[in-house]
Amino acid sequence: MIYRRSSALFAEAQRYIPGGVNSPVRAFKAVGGNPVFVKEAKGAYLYDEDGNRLIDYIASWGPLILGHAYAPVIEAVIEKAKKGTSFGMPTEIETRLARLAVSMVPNIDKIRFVNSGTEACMSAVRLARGFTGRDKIIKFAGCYHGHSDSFLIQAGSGAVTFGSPNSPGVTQGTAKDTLLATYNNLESVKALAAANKGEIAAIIIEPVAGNMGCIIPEENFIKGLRELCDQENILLIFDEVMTGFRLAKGGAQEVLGINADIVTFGKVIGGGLPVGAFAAREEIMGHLAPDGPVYQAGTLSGNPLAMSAGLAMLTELNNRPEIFRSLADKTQYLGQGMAKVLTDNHIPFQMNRFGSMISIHFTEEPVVDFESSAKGNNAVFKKYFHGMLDQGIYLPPSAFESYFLNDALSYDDLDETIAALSNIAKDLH
Ligand code: KE4
Repeated sequence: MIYRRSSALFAEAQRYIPGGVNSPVRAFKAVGGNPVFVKEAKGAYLYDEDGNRLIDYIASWGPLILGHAYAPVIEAVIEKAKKGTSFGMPTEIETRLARLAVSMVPNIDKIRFVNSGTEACMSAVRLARGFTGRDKIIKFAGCYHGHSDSFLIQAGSGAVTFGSPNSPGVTQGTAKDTLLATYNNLESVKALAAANKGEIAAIIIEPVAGNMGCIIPEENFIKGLRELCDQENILLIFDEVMTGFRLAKGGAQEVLGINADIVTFGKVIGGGLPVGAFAAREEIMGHLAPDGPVYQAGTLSGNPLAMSAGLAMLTELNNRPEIFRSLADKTQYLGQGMAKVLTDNHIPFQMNRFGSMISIHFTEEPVVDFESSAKGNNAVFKKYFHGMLDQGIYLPPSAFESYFLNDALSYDDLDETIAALSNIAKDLH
């Protein structure tokens, strides 16, 4: 495929935007080459600036679960825009989306809308700290909760010491309140809780992880976290920015059958427009301004255009819950087809799949946490990514991402994807 115009646009973008992108993963640094500039999209297909049609397995990193330019969402946004775009005043549509979200998600009484997943997770942690009066949080190596300072932390020196910044600009003062545990390793969490007794406000986790590739919680891991939080009066925060309204109506809480204390959302809840949210039972949300002392605010929070997109999206998912099963079936079909090609070609790989989230790791070892995910062969991944892109298959440009299937993908698209892998498999060594 030719990417001449994308390359020219990338050169121009780099003159005015750091790295030529407004979010680093889009720059193809992990896979090399220049990023593809998209011109428009419809259903399961992206149409780039060079006229290439690409089958999309990112769906804008999750939001477009019904496919691009889904008519009810587009119509809702157009109609709403004709009546004004933002008021900085309460509007009825915010209540309609809040009421629908509360009806779909178990164990929440109230929800606050913000403008991104980062804002949702950042605010959820502040609320947990305000509610408990404690300062520290536990997160997991490899889990991503957005770019708020408290989350840009890597493992500290010892197993039970605090973390250290993994980005310049994050202070040691911030890092000391973030403790790093290992995903799927309950003992690592218990050790931190014991070493910081009475000081931990919350444990925040991706209940099904998507930012190490897809990592599935092992039996009783999440249940163990719930029990530990109950014993130690720690709040359990499910970061459902990816899993919310994707795994099921009620997200990971419903599928895993475990209640969090605070749940965060993003992506799907905004239908492709900027919406994040955090939600909890009244006892906790009652601490949030203006009812309570924990401050949080936003000029465009609850923006009517974003609310109209989110309401159209969630209404569709609420009325057609069979979509979640259909998406999981398509993901299983894709995974099985690709696994057969890789096995027949004797390529070492692991495939993790949960609902409509899936990832392939070129390693012999099972991928159960960040350390095992990092053992994937990135040289092979790069060949895989570009080999598929050259055949019109657009996959996440990083081995530490999950694929997000959308409902507009047909089984013919899945077969075309499997065939594309078959065409390049012999080179994946
Ligand atoms: P945003 O601030 O990007 O809306 O959400 C942050 C976030 C929070 N929690 C989870 C579980 C997430 O996956 C994300 C964002 N996901 C990435 C993809 N892995 C967004 C892509 C990007 O950074 O451009």
